[in-house]
Amino acid sequence: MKLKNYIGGQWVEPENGAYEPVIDPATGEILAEVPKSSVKDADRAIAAARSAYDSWRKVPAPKRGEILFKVGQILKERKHELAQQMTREMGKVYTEAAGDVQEGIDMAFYMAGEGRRSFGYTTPSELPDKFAMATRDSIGVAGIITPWNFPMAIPTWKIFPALVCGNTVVFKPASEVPLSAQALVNILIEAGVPAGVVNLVHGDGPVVGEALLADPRVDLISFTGSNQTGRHVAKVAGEALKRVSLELGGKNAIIVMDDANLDLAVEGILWSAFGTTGQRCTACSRLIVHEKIYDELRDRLADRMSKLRLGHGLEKSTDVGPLITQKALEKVHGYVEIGQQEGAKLVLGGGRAENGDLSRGYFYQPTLFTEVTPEMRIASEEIFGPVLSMIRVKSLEEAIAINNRVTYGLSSSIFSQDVNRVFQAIRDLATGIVYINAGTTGAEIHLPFGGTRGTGNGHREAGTAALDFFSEWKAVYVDFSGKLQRAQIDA
Ligand code: UN1
Repeated sequence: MKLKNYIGGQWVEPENGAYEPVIDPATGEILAEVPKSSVKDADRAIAAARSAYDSWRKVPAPKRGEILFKVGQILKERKHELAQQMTREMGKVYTEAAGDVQEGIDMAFYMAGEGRRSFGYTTPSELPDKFAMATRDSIGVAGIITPWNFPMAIPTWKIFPALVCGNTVVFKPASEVPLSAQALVNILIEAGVPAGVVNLVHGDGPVVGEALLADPRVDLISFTGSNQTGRHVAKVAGEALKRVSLELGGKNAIIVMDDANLDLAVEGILWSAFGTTGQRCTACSRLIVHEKIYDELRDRLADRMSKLRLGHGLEKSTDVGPLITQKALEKVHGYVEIGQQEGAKLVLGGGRAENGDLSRGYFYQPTLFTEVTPEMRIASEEIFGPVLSMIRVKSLEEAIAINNRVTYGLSSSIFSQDVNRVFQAIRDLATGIVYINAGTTGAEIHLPFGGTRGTGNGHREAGTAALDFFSEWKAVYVDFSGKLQRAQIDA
């Protein structure tokens, strides 16, 4: 099956006729072929989004919200089939794929409501007989560039607020997950999004993504992906004075104090470190553990990890699916080798999982390193795989300092039953998201999502923060005095 782009209300082939295969990472099976579009396709999509903008921005926001409400209903009806398809194209286990779709459903209903809210405010004017207010305005064409690890959730976090705020969209999903992208666009069409308002262009970052960054007809860019690509996006889009939102990953830690409920901590760690095979921006890859319970936690964790079952995400018994590509597998293994060279102790895992059917896919054994020190590369760089590093500490202060020393600042967590320690941690953990007695994953869509420092450029996704990114403030003054009142001039 050859997939198509969606431009100006039409499903169209890529102008150059170039495609690449879409592969089930658990089996190596080819699922479809995705266009490797050219700059010409991007150019046509941008033109379509530009020409649809003027009428879309004038559609009353409650009406735009109503369309999103319908999108939410359809997503809900199709949750099961969308999740199955997602598991096939990117490998995450079915329950997590269903959770990924659920985030899209939640975002649709939330943003549908914003169609009737999107509050501005009024404030007293300095002058008599004059009204002063701030309202939200649309911006223009949004370039939306999304990764493969949340094929439904992340596009919806960007496209839905963009639409409710009155912008039009050119959507470039990761080439590994075009089937989810196509399904989402089909649902938007079915729900009544007019032609040209959402356009889908498959293809490579350096071609299609680059065209979105550079083209002056694109007003804003919302990007989730690697730190390295994010820096490039910031540079090119910044040079063109575009509004840019960057979400660039993490090196998230769980702190376990000596007073923690260890049963709960073990479950939280397993879920955050090995859920989605460690391929979440929010995944936990560092464990910062009080010395008094270090050995006990290591043994309990290793025991539970050794029982995790690897397999195809559509099989009910599977706990952990494959990595996304051969390249990802090599990167993860490269870090395991680095960890060994750095002197960390490999307790469990450390290699490709190749038993039976697993040899067909990109499976990697859940891996645990102990005796890791904070300056090691495995404790500072994002691995994006099932590799967990255990660091030993003597105090909460030391744990917090280690949490904060990495360049990323997305998510962090502490397991402790001591209320004083908990509040100290909430104050001092330098991440955009902080969890207490839960792992580092599982952000809800009505709260701001994003991080500090190397995780991005200060913007947040989701919740009302998304409206702040996808709309422009417009200050409005209405003078009904009938005479010229000069502000700031003494009479
Ligand atoms: C991501 O990995 O880029 O908080 C997003 C979570 C999910 C979203 C993760 N709700 O883990």
